[in-house]
Amino acid sequence: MTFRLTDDLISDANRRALALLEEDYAHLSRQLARRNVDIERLTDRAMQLRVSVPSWGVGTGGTRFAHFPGPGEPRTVFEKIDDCEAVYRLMRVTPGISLHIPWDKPERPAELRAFTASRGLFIDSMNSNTFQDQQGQALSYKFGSLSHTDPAVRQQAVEHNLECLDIGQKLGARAHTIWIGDGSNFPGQSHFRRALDRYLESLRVIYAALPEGWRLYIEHKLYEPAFYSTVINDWGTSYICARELGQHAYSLVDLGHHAPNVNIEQVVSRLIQLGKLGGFHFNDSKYGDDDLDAGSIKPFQLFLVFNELVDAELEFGTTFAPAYMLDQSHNVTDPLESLMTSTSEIVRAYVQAHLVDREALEGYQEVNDPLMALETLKQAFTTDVSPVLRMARQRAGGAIDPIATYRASGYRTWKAAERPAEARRPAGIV
Ligand code: RM4
Ligand code: MN
Ligand code: MN
Repeated sequence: MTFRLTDDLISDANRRALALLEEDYAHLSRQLARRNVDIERLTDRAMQLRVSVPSWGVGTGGTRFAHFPGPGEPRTVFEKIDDCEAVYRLMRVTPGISLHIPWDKPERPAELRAFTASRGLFIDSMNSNTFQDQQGQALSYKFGSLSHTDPAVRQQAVEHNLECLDIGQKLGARAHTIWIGDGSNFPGQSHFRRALDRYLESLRVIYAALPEGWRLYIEHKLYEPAFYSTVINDWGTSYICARELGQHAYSLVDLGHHAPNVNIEQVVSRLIQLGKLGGFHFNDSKYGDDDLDAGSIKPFQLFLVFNELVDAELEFGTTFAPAYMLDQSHNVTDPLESLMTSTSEIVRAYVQAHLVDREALEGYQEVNDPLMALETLKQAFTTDVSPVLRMARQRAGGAIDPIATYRASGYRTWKAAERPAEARRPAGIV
């Protein structure tokens, strides 16, 4: 028997918090009505958003210096799914899971698929890993994978990606994300043009095997583990590759993969305009690919990104459907708490972006009134929409206060007892 967060447990906690929530909700509803905003429409939006949880995010991550695991870490992919279920039950907007192969390679995909479904969840996307060498692997990725100078290494990396597609199909996934660690540490080490040519050659083989109805996401990153150059260094390169490959290939924006101060919301807007925005890896950062919790460092940036997304959503309707995924490394927090807080911040930014008075904004843009244009955005950003988020969760069967409910449930203590440390393997980004 494993401990699970039951509906009863959640509704008991909610019962005690509901009266105050209703009071706050009614108050905000009156405030918003003065701005001609119907709170119910916002709450519906908050209930409809979907954010996927990374299988590699439920364990404690490490840095290149150390790894400090916490109690009750998941040891198998099934235990990771259990943790994803806990997040889902409390949040209700996270039924999808991104899976990293081979970290979470299932021995029997059909069994994993059934288990995941029994938890009310599904695997929605696959991620390949050719940035590490695995035990027993024939050739090393030390000097690259899909863009390696040696065709045999490229072939091995291609085959790994094909295997991911195969496993993904058995699991019912619909997307595959490729991020490579390929690059160089020293000027002259790598021939920029040839490396990109080799990458594209490999990607064409993978793209040709993409199952019907799937999307391929190309994820760029400017540095790390390569410190001088990377092959897919920026959104322009990923866009060009996606365009070269065809209509099912898209760019994926990981918020931590840009140089400091890059205007990410504008990058997002460009990719939307070019029809190649595939999705996101949400996280936050101060310096580099810090993989901190979404909205923890630059909440205004997160809002501005969603401002672009909502603007496109309102213009293009349901045809505009980027994949929203979390990609974080939780080093000093309980990973489940970080995932819940991050999800909540993403929904917050989304709801706030829906509060932007777009007609007014356009008017200020037309008459070149920068001060009022910014004010219009700020009015939305500074509105505390917490009652909307809480009400949305409550109506969907989730927790009004997910962290408090999670802590009061004793989930972590239960897991610490159920999952003794001996056989533990690091479960997060290592
Ligand atoms: C990379 C990148 C990938 C993620 C790995 C673990 O920096 O963000 O998306 O799969 O880390
Ligand atoms: Mn990522
Ligand atoms: Mn990253």
